[in-house]
Amino acid sequence: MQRRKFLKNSTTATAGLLSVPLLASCKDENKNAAIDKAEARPVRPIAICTWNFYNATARAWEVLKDGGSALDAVEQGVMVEEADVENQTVGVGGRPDRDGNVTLDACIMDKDSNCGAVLCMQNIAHPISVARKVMEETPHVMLAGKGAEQFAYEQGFEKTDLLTEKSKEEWLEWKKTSKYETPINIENHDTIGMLAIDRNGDIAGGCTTSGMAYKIAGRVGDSPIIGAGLFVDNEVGGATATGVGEEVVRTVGSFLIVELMRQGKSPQEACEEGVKRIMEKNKDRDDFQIGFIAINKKGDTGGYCVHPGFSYSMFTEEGQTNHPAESFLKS
Ligand code: SD4
Repeated sequence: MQRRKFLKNSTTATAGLLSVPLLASCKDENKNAAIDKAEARPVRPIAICTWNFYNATARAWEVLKDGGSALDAVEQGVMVEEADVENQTVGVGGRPDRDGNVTLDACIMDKDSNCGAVLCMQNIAHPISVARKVMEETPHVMLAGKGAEQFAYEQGFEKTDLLTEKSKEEWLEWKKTSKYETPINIENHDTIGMLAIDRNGDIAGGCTTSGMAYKIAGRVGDSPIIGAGLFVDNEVGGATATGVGEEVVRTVGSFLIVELMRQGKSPQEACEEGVKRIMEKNKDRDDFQIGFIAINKKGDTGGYCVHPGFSYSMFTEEGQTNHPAESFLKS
C-alpha cells in the first residue's frame, strides 16, 4: 500500500525545462526575513554533505544538474558512501558493534516533510533506500532491527555481508582491550548527512551511518532520528549532523538549527548556536566531536563543529568545493 501520493504540481513537472526558475512566492504574511529575501533570488541547485565526500556530492550533482529531485539527489549521493568499503562509518565496511555485527541506521526526509528511517538494521547495503521505501511504501516512519531487515527483503533488497576483513581485523584487535572511546574526527567519524536543493527550489535530506564503532548491541544514535541527525522544512531549510549521536539527540540538534533559521539566523549562525547548546550541556567534558551543516531556502550554507578538523563538501554549478568548518574549541 502506498501511503503517500506524491502529487506533483505543474511547476515540478516543467521546472527541468527552465534554465533559471524563480522560487515560488510564499503567501504567508508572517514568514520571516530570511524567507522574504529568498524570493528575489534564482534557484541555485546545490548539494552539501558532511566531511570530504567528493564522490557523493558529485553523484548528487549529476542528479540535480539533469533536473532531478533533491530527494533522488540525496539518496543517490549518500549511496556512494554506503557502497564504499573504505568508509568504515557507513554501509558496507562499517565498523561493527562490540559483538562483531555491523548495524546500520539511516533516514531520509522530503520537501513535504515525509520521512522514513531504519534503525539497527543488518545485512542490507543501502539503508538509505530502505528508509525511502519505509517513507513511500508504508504507513510508518521508522522500522528497526529484524523487522527493518525483513521489510527490506520484501522490497527486493539483497542480503549482503557488511563486515569486511579490514573492519573485522580491527574489531578483533579492539577486543583485546575492549575500551570504548569516541575519538575525535574522521579517524572514527565519517557519517554522511546530505542536504540538497533542486531546480524547483525544493529541499531534501538524507543521513546514513553504521554508528559508533564497537557500540553496545542495539545502540542507535542520532543519524536515523528525524530532528536529531537530520531535519528538513522546505519553507526554511535543512540541517544534518555527524559525531557523537548521544549529544545531538539531547538537544534535537538538526531540528533546533532549522528552527533557528526560521527565526532569521543564517545557516552558519544556526550551526554555531546548535554546537553551543551542546557544549552548555557538557560543562565538564569536551572529548567528543560534533559537526553540523545547514542550508537555507536561498542556498546559503553553514557548518560548525566542536573540535577543529570537520569540513563539508559542496557541489553547485560552479563546481565542487570543500569548506573547513570553524570550531567551538580552537585546538
Ligand atoms: C552516531 N552520529 O551513530 C553517528 C556517528 C557518526 O561519524 O556521526 N559518525 O552517533
